[in-house]
Amino acid sequence: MRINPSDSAHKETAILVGVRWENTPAQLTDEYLDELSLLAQTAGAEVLGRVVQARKRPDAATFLGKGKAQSLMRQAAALDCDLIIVDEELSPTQQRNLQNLAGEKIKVIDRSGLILDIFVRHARTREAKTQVELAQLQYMLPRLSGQWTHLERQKGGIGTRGGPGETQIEVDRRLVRQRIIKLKSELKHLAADHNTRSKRRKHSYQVALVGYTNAGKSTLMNSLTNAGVLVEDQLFATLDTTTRRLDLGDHQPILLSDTVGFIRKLPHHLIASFRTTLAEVAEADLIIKLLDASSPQVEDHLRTIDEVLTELGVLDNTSLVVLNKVDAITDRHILASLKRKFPQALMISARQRLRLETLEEAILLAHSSHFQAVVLKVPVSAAKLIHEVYRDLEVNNRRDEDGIVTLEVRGPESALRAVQHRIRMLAPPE
Ligand SMILES: Nc1nc2c(ncn2[C@@H]2O[C@H](COP(=O)(O)OP(=O)(O)OP(=O)(O)O)[C@@H](O)[C@H]2O)c(=O)[nH]1
Ligand SMILES: [Mg+2]
Repeated sequence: MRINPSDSAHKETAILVGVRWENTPAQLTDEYLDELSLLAQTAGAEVLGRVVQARKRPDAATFLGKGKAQSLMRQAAALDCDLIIVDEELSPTQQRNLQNLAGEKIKVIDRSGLILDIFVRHARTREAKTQVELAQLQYMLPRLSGQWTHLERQKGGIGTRGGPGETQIEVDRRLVRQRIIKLKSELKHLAADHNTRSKRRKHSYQVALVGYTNAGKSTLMNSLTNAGVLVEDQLFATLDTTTRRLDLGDHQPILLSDTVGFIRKLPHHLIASFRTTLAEVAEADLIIKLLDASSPQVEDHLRTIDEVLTELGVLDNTSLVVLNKVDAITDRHILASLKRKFPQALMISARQRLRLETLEEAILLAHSSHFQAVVLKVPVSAAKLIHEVYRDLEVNNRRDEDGIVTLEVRGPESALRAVQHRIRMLAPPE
């Protein structure tokens, strides 16, 4: 176990616990724990050390082997440590058993609990707060036991912030379930608001930035649109979606959205409850997958992005892979290997504003192949159809002659095809 010198008296102190599964290289386990360490620091903890056990599979009762778990608790007690953070999702039983071994002074939390804690800290808007609380309650529900709530009451702090930890200590499962129903209905209302908003945006081409947390999405958003989104060298700085107009010349508006970042093993409840925030991604005409090219985990990150997009049902939508932070790569071999691994990817630096024009060109290209101009001829009697053309497409010119309306329109290929099909259906059989 490595011990870092302590630098602050008030921070909660933590020991990180990882497992090296069979066939996993030691270096990878280390990198995973580096990420867990960043998460812990983002949650305000000071990391005192790490414990890793090699295992074939988790122990059903105590996750680590029982002997290892006991020696871990002794080490933690000797260091006067507040928290044990396990880099996996613990089952409620494993969590309860480890907590029993840890005693009352030390709190055991898992990766999901830690991520949820950061989301609670960073939620600013009503939407984000509602979504986070919902995810947190769903995570806690199977873990609620007399003893656990008793511990929460005593200690508070990381893993118990917000939700029932502070405000509803005495809740039982029934109350939690009622609250979950209420939050879900609030989110439905917010989603309805969102639908109205997105109807208004129908004529626009929507581009969504997605990526691992800290990849530089907000930095890129700011560089392209001057949106002034918060940028921090921190995980999950952004929890809301910001949308701005991207000005790339004279055509239908292009809208760019920056949203919440992803992470390996993002708690399932979070993805589910962040659907309202992620609606911009689900509806996007173009998805930009932004990767931190300077991370050794870049391929893993792309896999994580694709997993979340699969969960949102949009993996097959048009997308671009963009490698960011190329300014931070000094080794030519790494650069060459990235080019081999991601032959289609654009390489940029959002912070240094390097090669942003290549990205803008790629967006314009995707935009122009998405939107097409056609001429429609509709009988003036088909008033309903003409009304829908005006509602759903951009009409640039109209001529009325001999009962036929000639419309010069522009719009997404799919919408144009649908209208053309309906016009054909109107025509009298020959
Ligand atoms: N070297 C380098 N650093 C960058 C670049 N772009 C962003 N960063 C840094 O990366 C960190 C994260 O940037 P953000 O823009 O907040 O990242 P994000 O993807 O929005 O992160 P979350 O909102 O937390 O998910 C900040 O410290 C940025 O200054 C880049 O092109 N090069
Ligand atoms: Mg951000």
